[in-house]
Formats: sequence, C-alpha cells, structure tokens
Amino acid sequence: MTTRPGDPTTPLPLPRFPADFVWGASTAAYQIEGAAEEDGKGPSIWDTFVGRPGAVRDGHTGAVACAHYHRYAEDVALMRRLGLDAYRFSISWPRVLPSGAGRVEQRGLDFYDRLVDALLAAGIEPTPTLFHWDLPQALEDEGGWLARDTAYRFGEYAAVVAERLGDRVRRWITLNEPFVHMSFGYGYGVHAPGRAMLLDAVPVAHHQLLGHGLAVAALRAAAGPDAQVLIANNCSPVRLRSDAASEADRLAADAYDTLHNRLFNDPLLTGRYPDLSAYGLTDPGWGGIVRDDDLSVIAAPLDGLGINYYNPSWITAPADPASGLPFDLTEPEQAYRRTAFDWPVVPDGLTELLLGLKARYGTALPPVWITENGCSEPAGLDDAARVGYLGAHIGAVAEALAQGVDVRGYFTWSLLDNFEWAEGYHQRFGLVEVDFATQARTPRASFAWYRDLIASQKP
Ligand code: IFM
Repeated sequence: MTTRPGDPTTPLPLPRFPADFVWGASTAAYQIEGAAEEDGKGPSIWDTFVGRPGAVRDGHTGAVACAHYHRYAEDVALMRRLGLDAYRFSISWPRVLPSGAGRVEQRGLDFYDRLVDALLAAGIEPTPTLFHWDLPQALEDEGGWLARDTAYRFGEYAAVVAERLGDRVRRWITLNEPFVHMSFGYGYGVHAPGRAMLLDAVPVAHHQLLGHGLAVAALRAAAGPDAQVLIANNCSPVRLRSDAASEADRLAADAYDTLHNRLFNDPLLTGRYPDLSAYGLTDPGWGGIVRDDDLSVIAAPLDGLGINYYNPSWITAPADPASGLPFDLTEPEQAYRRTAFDWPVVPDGLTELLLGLKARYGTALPPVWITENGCSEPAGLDDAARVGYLGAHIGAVAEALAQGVDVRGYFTWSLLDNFEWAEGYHQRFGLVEVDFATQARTPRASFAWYRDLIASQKP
C-alpha cells in the first residue's frame, strides 16, 4: 500500500521537547460561548452576519454554540484531564464593551474573571486573545477596521481587560489572524462583516496592526512588566504549482507571500511594510492610511510570534488578467490526504514555514508559538486521522526545533467541536465531540492521544 503525506500514522513516540515547552489547546469566544444576548452583551458583527440569508451553511449561528458561557467549569475539567499547560481562549469585545467603547459591562468581565480563576485553580495558564473576529457591531457601524478610530478603541478595550485580569494573566495575544479577517471579512465577504472589496480591504491590515501596537502598550502599562504579549498570525508557506512554473508564476507567488505573510509579519518584526507595488500601493503612506510614527507603534517589541498553520498555498499567475488580483490560488498537483474540510494535510509545510521565518527575520524573530494547528474530521469518536495529523505536525515542530527555531509552545485547534464560521457546525475540529442537541461532551481518541503525549513529555 502506498502512503501519501499526511496519511494517518502511529505517531508516538515523538522526540522529547524542552522541559518547559507549553502544551495547549485553543478556542474562540463566538465559536463556543453562546449566550449571545446574556448579561448585557452587545451585538457583534458575527451576530449580525449570521442573520444574512445564505451567509452561513444551513443558517447555523453561534447564539448557543457549545454553551461554554454556562459550561466553562465542565470544560476546564476536561482541560485538566488532558493535562494542558495552557488554554488559549478569546475575549468577546462586545461582552465587555457592548458598544465597543465607553460603558464597561462588569458582568461580561466577571465571566472572564471566573474562567481565569478556574483555569488557575486547575494549574492551566490562561492565554486570552483580545480579538478573534467578533467586532462590536456599533464599531462596524462607524466603519469597522476600515476606520482608523477602531484601532484606538481596541487599545482602550485592551486596557480595560488588562486592568481586570492583568493581576492573574501573564501571557496575552492581541489579534487572531488579521490576514484572514481582512481577506475573508472585507476582501471576499465570506465572513463578517461581509464586505467584498477585494484589494480595497488592505487598509484593514494597517488598522488592525495599529490596534495591535496600541494594545501592546496598553497591556504593558496595565498588566505590568511580567506581561508577555504575542499576536497570532495565520501564515502559509507559498509553493509553486509545478516544477515547470514560469517567471509569471514566480512573481505571482511572491505577490501572494507578500499579502498573506509579509504584510503582517514585516511591520511587526522589521518596522517596515513590504513592497506592495503588485497591489498598486506605491506610496509608502498608502495615500494617507499609514501615518508618521504608526510603524514604530506597530513594531513595539513582542515576546513571541504566534503562528496558526493549516496548509501551504499553491500559486500560479492569474489565468484571467482582469481578475483584479496578481495571483491565482490553486490546488497542489500531489495527492495529499485531505481533511473533512478538503484541506491538504502537509506537515512538512510547518517545518518549512518555521525555517523560512528564521531565515527571513533572523535575530528579529522572537520566540515562536504555534497558536493553532488541527483538522476537521468526520463526526465520531475514533478519529485516527486526527491522531495522525497531530502526530505528524508536532513532529514537524520537533524538526524545526532540531534545526534551531526557538519554538516555545503548541496549541491545538481545537479543544471542542464548535461553530466553524461560514461552515456552521458542519466542520468538527475538536479533541472533544460536542452533541449540539444535548451539549454532551465526549472525548475522542485524539484526546487520549494528546493527553498521553503531554504526560510523556513531562520530566
Ligand atoms: O476555526 C478557525 C479559527 O477561528 C481561526 N483559525 C482557523 C480555524 C479553522 O478554520
């Protein structure tokens, strides 16, 4: 029998990771909390978007999701059984500031207060992300991330949260996947807020990054000198479709790498934007969007770079020069195993990505954290394919470590089956199966595998 890259394997034992390597799992507020209208929470752009006909498969919404808002204690108990060192969750901005700014809803903060205390009591390090795509609708009404003011509101929100939780939370993540939020939310319109502006969406990148920089300053001011601040960038190694690629294909691949990876990593790590002339942006101030001193705010030193990795991107030159984009996203020629989402399983892409970051940024690259990695697989408890996926990707991290990349932790996506954005509940990423009719949680085979892996890595 021939095996393809990414086929399930029996991945244990893995090499020994550093003793202080952090093993975690990730989730996000809108995907698990539910309680969309409880305790004074304001509407977010996702609460609005799910009501748009056809926006989400089968009209699913996150109104109830995993009811984690009410069942968080049960979920923390699952995390404890798993032996997690850390748990990455996100804070719902409109739960804390129902209108995005101004009046603080204490009941919203109280929820995160309880969650943080429950995690600490279970010996699990809380690792909150401040923005995982659920912008307060009131700010969207003022232009969302197309408006520079949203960056300032984000900095103020970061200060409010840090003042409440900063005495107990040591590690913070500002934004989740600003590339995906820009491109899916504003470029293609397949995520909230559902604007299809293609390249006119690029200012969203700058305003998110400016918000990140302002949040770094606010977190350091309010949470003290021990606070560690990261961002979670979705990164994808860019591959050519075939060995016979043309010069036009190579230019297209460079352009895609610039948009997906460098637009978000370069300003953070080098204080400069990459050359965006492939996107028609030749003015360094992008026509008034990038102002004096913005880049020094954005490039504030980071304690770590979070990387969310799912698969490489295969690029060719655009088949239709009138497409409006300088690249075409295409499919690999090689027959990789596919997840239920039909994403190719390419573990060595993670090693390639990590080595590429080190080669590109050298000493400017802070310690790296894998803040998301995982797969959607068919429903059911015997998820051997997920075990194979995780083993192969954790092995890919071990390979990068062996080659000198300073990787400090790995968070799998996801702890629980949850609301997978435009796919609703049709994609299941959880180590724990959730029955959305009863809210029953049942650990899968991958849960036991990850638990044993974590235990085997402890001194
Ligand atoms: O579910 C998402 C998550 O919210 C962001 N990163 C990718 C995951 C899988 O699509």
